Amino acid sequence: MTNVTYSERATNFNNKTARKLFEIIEHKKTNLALALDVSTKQEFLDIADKVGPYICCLKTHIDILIDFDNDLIEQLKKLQIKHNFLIFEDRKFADIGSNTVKNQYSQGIYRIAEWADIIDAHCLPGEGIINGLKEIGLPLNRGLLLLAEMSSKGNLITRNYTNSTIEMALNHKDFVIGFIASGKITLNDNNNNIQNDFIFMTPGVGLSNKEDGLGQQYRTPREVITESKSDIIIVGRGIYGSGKDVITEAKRYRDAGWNAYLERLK
Ligand code: S5P
Repeated sequence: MTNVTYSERATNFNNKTARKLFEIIEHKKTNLALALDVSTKQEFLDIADKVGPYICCLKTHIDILIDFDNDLIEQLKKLQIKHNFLIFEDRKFADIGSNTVKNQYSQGIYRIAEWADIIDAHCLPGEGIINGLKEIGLPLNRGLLLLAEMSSKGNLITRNYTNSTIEMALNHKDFVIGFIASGKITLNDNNNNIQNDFIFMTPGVGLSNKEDGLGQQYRTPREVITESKSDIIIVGRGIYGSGKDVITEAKRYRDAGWNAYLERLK
């Protein structure tokens, strides 16, 4: 089932954010998500505006910004409308669901639930983390990604942990829209239907480097999309790294990601 198009996949989802993401991918012909890990508001908004036309999703680490303010969110929302992309706050929630993550998601200075279409979480604390986030996010039609695998060298995620994460996702298909993983993963290596019912997003993607010296490991868009059958490539420093023209690089990654998808469809 690897030759199903993005638009066909959209029909498998009731979650509005998931459907919207597939719509944008198909409309803009891009499966590229930008990981915009820069530290100033000016640089953040400048790159978001330049790269916006070439991405389906903008991934933030909002707590990296040294001059965060509410105006940044207003500007970001304007860019979202101008360029038509979803916003994914990569907060990687990992605490108890009943109270802590609910407040981390909706309160504090960032008020993530108000502007992030997508968030992600580790399932380490157990299923309560999903229930807690869902109480806030589902009424707002938001979507949650679960970290089923990680790209960093020596990470402690095992096959059993990945399987348990998938099982939790299956219990919450209204809110869990997909996974952060190295590619399309299956439960117990069976060829089951989770492949079409969830979105797979893969970080650790680079066309030039193989690693960053701090544990990050890179694979090419072709390895990730054609071979590992993921849906979306997440690219950060490959696009905005030092000395790079962000528009040229964004187009390069967009083309590489889309061509890898077309090759998989054949
Ligand atoms: O396993 C992971 C999960 C994530 S979400 N490995 C990752 O690198 N990420 C994120 O992807 C990471 O937090 C960063 O924002 C981005 C990769 O950035 P790059 O500059 O290495 O492309």
